[in-house]
Amino acid sequence: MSPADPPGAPVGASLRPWRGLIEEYRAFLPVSDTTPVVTLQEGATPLLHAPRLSERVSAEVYLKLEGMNPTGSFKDRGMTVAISKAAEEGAEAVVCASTGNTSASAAAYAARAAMTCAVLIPEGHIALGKLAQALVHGARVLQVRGNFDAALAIVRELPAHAPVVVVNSINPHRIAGQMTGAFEIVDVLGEAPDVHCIPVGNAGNITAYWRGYLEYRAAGRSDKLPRMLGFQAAGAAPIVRGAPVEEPETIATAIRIGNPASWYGATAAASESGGGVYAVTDEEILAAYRFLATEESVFCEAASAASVAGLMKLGVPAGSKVVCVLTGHGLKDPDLAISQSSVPPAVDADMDAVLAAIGI
Ligand code: AN7
Repeated sequence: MSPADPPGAPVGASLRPWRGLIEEYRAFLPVSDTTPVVTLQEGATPLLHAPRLSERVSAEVYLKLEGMNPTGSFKDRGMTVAISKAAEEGAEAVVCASTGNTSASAAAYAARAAMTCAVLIPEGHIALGKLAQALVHGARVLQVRGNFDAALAIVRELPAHAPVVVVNSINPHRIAGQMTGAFEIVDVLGEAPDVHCIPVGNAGNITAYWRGYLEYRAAGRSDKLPRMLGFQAAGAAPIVRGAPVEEPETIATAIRIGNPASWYGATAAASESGGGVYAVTDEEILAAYRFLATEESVFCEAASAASVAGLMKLGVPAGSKVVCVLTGHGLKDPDLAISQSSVPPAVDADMDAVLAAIGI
């Protein structure tokens, strides 16, 4: 029984079903009573205190576990709104370019809305789990011989040639839905954190979180605003460089993006909040990825670990309240996880052999 339960109430009586983001945050979203709500009950993801990371950086650090969304990434926040609005407009088909997670989410929400979904992914550069998701939800998956930026350039022009709605974050409904991540953080902490760390790829999410914090402050839900720290992979860091990267490269395939669509949104979030956009190397990303798994028991994808890598690299004033967004689940990319570990030894089904091999 929680302290919130009235005396004599059955255990768990204070719980009510979570209705998904659109119903929970309706007043802040571009929907009306006639919008058909397409939801998989996304959102309400854990904000997990990270004791060892907190000790390491001498701050109070929380991890926003976006891998706990229905398709395993933050993309579901934007997709519930984008697909609901597409349904309202009578769309029968949606399309996106993707490094993987957007395609997984679009495929799932489109299936729920009985829409056709086409996805363009960079050939050979998306994590296995994400490809599996797009396929199993029935999307028309095309592997483009080129990178994400080339795929997005085609997707931008598609509506001029075919009756499709683009559900990349150039669709403003995506950004609107992703603001809810900031709302949830403020609802749990009671105010905005001092520092918000987030990976940056196409830069939609940093744009959305900053807008979310601004809207929640305007609504009187928080007195303060966080400093926004965005982190790109060093081999795919156009915003840090100040110029597009023709051939972006990083093991964090989710953020292998050379010309972000929301470039301006990211620089505005950084400068208006007194933060910045910085680069972290693949080695720093992998060190954070392993630290999270072994020290905090959180399995996120490599791109997500960029937020924690950045926090460890830059540091924050002692005692700061910090939120790092872990954007996607580690199971998305089993190949990377296994490549970071040693091959498990095979042993005979024999007690002595097992005891010798365990070495405890
Ligand atoms: C796990 O799926 O761009 O800066 O096409 O999957 O809002 O782009 C994914 C991006 C961070 C970067 N973490 O967010 C796509 C795609 C994960 C991601 C990002 C992505 P944005």
